[in-house]
Amino acid sequence: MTLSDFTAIFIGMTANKRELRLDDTIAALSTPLGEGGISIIRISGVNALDVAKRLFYRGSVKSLKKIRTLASHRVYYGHIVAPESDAVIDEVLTVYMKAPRSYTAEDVVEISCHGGMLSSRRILDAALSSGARLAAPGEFTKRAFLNGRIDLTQAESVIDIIRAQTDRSMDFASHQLSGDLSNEISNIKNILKTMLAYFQASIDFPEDDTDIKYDDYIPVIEKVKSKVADYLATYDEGRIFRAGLSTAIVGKPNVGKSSLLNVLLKEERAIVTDIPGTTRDTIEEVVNIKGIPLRLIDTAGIRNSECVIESAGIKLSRDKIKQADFVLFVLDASAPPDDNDLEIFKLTKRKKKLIVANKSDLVKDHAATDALLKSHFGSTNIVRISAKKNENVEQLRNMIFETVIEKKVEQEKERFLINSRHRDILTRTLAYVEQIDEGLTGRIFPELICVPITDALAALGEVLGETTSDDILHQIFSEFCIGK
Ligand SMILES: Nc1nc2c(ncn2[C@@H]2O[C@H](COP(=O)(O)OP(=O)(O)OP(=O)(O)O)[C@@H](O)[C@H]2O)c(=O)[nH]1
Ligand SMILES: [Mg+2]
Repeated sequence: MTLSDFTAIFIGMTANKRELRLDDTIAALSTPLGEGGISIIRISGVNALDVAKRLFYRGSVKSLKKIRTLASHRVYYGHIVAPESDAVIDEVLTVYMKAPRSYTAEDVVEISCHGGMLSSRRILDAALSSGARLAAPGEFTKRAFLNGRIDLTQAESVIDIIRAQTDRSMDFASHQLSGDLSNEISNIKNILKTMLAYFQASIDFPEDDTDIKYDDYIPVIEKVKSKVADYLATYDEGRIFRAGLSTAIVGKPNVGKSSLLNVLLKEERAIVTDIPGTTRDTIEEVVNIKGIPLRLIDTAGIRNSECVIESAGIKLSRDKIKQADFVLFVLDASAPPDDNDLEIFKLTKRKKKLIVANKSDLVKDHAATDALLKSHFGSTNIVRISAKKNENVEQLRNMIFETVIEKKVEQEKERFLINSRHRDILTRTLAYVEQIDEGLTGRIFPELICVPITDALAALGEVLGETTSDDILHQIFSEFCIGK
């Protein structure tokens, strides 16, 4: 097998939908492909220790010792020997983690070898020819879920941790991994279960309707309703912290868009010259604005141009405005806005945006400039900066934060809904909870109240993964890389 075969397996597997079985043993490279300090090959399943016994020998090359077993959670020094050829592959450290005290809650063996494509590939091959099969994407985490070590929200948070781009997005994901959301959902489920039991009992033992405690449950369900609604209200902002915002920097040529990108990135990323039409292609970089990953896109200055290359860049700029979640509209504050500025501003009509009045170092009368800009651009927030002199950039960062996080979230707030799957399910749950509320107020038959309660319970079970279809599980775990 060549290296490219090896890569092809990795890539091919991501597209491969596998039936999940828990009775076999899986193996994969758990560190990124390529050169590194170390690489880790992870093996999980009932035969993990047997597989390790076939490959791993303790001691130095001169005194290799076959192992009979390994104590759990201890690091062993030794070598991997290819089972077919008896050739020593690499010097390694091996750890055996006996079920259930492992990532997957199964028997796990992790082999740390010297980083590098060949060593890790050969060790993985040796594991595969000794009884393991190559893991599917996310299969280790999926096993942790199927074995009941974590619930679905926790499994989902693993991918958010891997992808987190700022400390805040990492914090939200960690809170979810620690079970915050699961606990909240379980509490709500318990309340609904108690209600369901009560109303079911009222069906089985019909009494006078006046004996049924509708009124007692109204405050209970109101509380549930506000909890679910509160969670839902955090989604828009939670999503911003998690996924970031694609932010187009737009304006006419030479106003300082690339300078703005550079000053926010604190590096000379884009070429800046005094020649209008410098930027042709778009440039994308992520910058952390008070915990929000802002994906900045520097675009070509928009104007009528005869140049084929520049025109292609300008077309791209227009597309980027359409696709962006947020726009930084840059203008040169040292000159009055012209028709070109106004035309470009129109393109940003339906976008959340901030006007960046750049080159303020050249402005003599700030009050007059502010008034002039207000008269042209109305109520849109304006921030005055000098990208060249690095002036007022901190205020720009604050204004960006305030413009995108409209509700002024408490800085310390840690509970955010960050996952669209959870949002969809909780939206459904809220509708059921409202039906329960109406049912209680309208004192409808107990059997009718039981319907939305059961629906709400089923929905909440989906969040935790208790009642989630295989297709959805597959979709969630296929987002993971192989080896996680
Ligand atoms: N005085 C002053 N000059 C600035 C400022 N910001 C940018 N410039 C200058 O304006 C010129 C154009 O800057 P760029 O950042 O290349 O402008 P751009 O909007 O990216 O231009 P295009 O890519 O051509 O659309 C350069 O000479 C910069 O040094 C500023 O705040 N003050
Ligand atoms: Mg530019």
